[in-house]
Amino acid sequence: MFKKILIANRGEIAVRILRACREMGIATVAVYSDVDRAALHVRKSDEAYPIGPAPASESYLRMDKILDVAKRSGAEAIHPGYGFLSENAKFAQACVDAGVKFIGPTPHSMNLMGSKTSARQQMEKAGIPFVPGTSRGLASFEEGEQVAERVGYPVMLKAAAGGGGKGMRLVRTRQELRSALESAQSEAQRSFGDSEVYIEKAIVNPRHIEMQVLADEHGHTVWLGERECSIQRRHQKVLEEAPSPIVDSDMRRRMGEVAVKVAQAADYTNAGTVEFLVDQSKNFYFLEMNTRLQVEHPVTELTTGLDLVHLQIRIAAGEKLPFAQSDVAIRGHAIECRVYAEDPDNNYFPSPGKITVLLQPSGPGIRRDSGVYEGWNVPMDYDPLLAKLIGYATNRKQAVMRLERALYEYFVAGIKTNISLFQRILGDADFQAGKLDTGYLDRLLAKANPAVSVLVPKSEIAGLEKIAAIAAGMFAVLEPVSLESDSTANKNGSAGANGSVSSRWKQMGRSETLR
Ligand code: MV4
Repeated sequence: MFKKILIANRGEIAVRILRACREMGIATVAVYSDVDRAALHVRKSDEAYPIGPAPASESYLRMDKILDVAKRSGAEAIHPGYGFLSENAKFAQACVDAGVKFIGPTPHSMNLMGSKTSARQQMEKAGIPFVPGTSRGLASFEEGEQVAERVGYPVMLKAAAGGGGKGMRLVRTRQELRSALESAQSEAQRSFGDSEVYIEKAIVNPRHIEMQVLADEHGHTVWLGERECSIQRRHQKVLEEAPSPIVDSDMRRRMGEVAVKVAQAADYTNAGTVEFLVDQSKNFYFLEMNTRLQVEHPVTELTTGLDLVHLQIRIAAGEKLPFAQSDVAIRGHAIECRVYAEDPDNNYFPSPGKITVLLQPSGPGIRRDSGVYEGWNVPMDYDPLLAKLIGYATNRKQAVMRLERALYEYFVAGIKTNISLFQRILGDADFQAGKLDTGYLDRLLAKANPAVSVLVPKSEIAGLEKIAAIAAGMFAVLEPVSLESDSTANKNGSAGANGSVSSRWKQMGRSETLR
């Protein structure tokens, strides 16, 4: 087993990986850019090394600097987390060349799955269902026209080197095809340096459901259950859950078996995720494979009882999977909120700055993977993910209630957050009924916000925030409140003499939704 691991990442995922290492008795090496000098992951690591200025291109993406730290620190392995270099086959290869174990798949598997068309060709060979269309880039407009006639409009044009919706075009009629193809190819060339564009039948209002897979280096591959990831905004996941409200045990087994076949076709090792589009009739189609640990891995950990980072490290150290597929059981329900430093009143633009007050939820069934602390200055240089708040309970309804309670406990002052968005989603009838698809959040945001029932002039909101911050600050130093006073407060619905805990949470929750 490794004695020392370098975590080539930052924020909540770096803290998450550090924790797994500490539990396994493995020493940790953190790397940090200038603006992350006082970051939580630096504070929690055994050793920490500066790797350059704030821009990721000069720090967290600098393979040479990271490998140099691995060498100087004596780290035998590198965990890349997600984002940054986590799916960079050149970096994975550079680790191999440097004799440092990359905790993830091989460069070969990454390359196979990195191009959408090469992935589709692999699936074709393995007889895996993918959306009807071409598995290679279109050679001509005429070919596109023929395929579109065969599969039927609407069709989707996609860049082979693309991802996350970049370079994608929905084409509803034959008349639109030529101009759409030309613009998709030129955008693909500009964005990815590769103009290859393929065509698929468009799945109308699909769900995005993904299957976690895990493979050791001895030929054992298992699936660990699915995650419903349809609640997205501009191709960014906002809230994820496991299991999916529409997947029953038979569908789960069928999706899991396809996902295992995809992993095996790619000679995959370590943790990976197979993404599917699911249509309204519950037909599922291979979309792509993510060759990294995902942000939303905690909902799988909570519903399987497995620690995916422990397992990644053990697999990378050459161990066999310590369980078989028949040992995998999905129990309970977990829902994850991605808490971002974003301004809900300004189109969810990033809201960097100093966190002046931070009250974070806890209690039964609440997991919080946080990368920040009170006093931390959220930099503008990176994805503004502050933390992931995960609620776990016996069933979905209870998980929703638990998460709603936790969100009322959450109080952040000094920066804006998207916490109020989760209160809207969890309180929404369609969400509660599990009526989700990739257009769900756009539809919800297009509706008026019922939470802003009191029309408070924007000018007064700032004053309210100051009051809330002072109240929160006072709350933070309050002595523990006796339960009796709490029940008294509950009876008359107002804060008791000593400001009972539950009514104050509610007050904060209300002021939170007023934003
Ligand atoms: C699709 C699709 C409908 N039909 N492909 C968007 C990003 C990339 N991961 C694939 N995406 C889609 N591909 C066909 N044939 C709809 C989407 C899509 C989507 C997929 C997953 C999650 C969110 C999405 C948001 C908009 C569109």
